Amino acid sequence: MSVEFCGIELEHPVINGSGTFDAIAARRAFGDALVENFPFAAFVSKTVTLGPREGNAPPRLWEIAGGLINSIGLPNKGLAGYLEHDLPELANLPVPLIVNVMGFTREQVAELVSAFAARKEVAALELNVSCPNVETGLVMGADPHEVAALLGHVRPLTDKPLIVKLTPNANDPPAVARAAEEAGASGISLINTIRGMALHPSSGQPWLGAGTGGVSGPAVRAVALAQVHAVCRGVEIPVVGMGGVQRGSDALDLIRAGATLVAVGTESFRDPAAALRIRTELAELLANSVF
Ligand code: RRO
Repeated sequence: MSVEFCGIELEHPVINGSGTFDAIAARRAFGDALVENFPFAAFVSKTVTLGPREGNAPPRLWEIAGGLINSIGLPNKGLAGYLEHDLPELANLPVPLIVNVMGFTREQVAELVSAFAARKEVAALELNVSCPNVETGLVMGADPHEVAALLGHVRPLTDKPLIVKLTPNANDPPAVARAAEEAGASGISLINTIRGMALHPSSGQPWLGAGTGGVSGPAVRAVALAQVHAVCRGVEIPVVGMGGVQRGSDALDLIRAGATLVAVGTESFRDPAAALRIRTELAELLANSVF
């Protein structure tokens, strides 16, 4: 089950999707048992922005038959708060740490990348490009030129692997992935959530405080598989596949589509130990598969 990803040796191919597992809260709840049997081969932290953010107005979640719609809105302590409070705790986890960052300008992303470039506790950075560049008005991850320009700006700032987390809300995700690869990305991860909405059952107004949100869970699995398959055929850098993984067979599908790693996200809300089960199921399937 061991695997190499962007030069990082991992014990197995199952990691978490950013923002779907609070390792600090889990450590408090489960104590050393969490660390002794950690569910993921690497830990990806929730998106960090330069300044602290409160997040979106509530409600922030809506459950659907096949998963969740979220509009959390990036609540976080900001770079300084993350470095002071979160990084020391996350550095104690028994697996490599991947820090997910987002900026609203290329300069903001550059500041974040530079700050983490200097931290030996950080194995790799994941660039969350599912947000608008406030200077150009374009969603960074929806446009190949935006992504190439972003990578051109931040690639020289660190030797650490830079993983670009693609948004599925783009016309041509494989074109965005190719642009990222050409501009120096070390890996690609996908999919982030798909835009959706829910209405309040009686008022008919949007349920979520932000109006729309991101759909995740089994509802997006087939979309994720198609996008991972297409992206893996377009790039040579390694890919993290995610979207609705609930069982070992879902993880195997993403690996067969070309993913090197698989991330578990929404399923961890239902069962924080889901990734342990999925890893075991995947190992059995890989041992018995004939491809
Ligand atoms: O915080 C969020 O609302 C959020 C983020 Br940053 C993201 O990348 N994907 C998502 O579904 N929600």
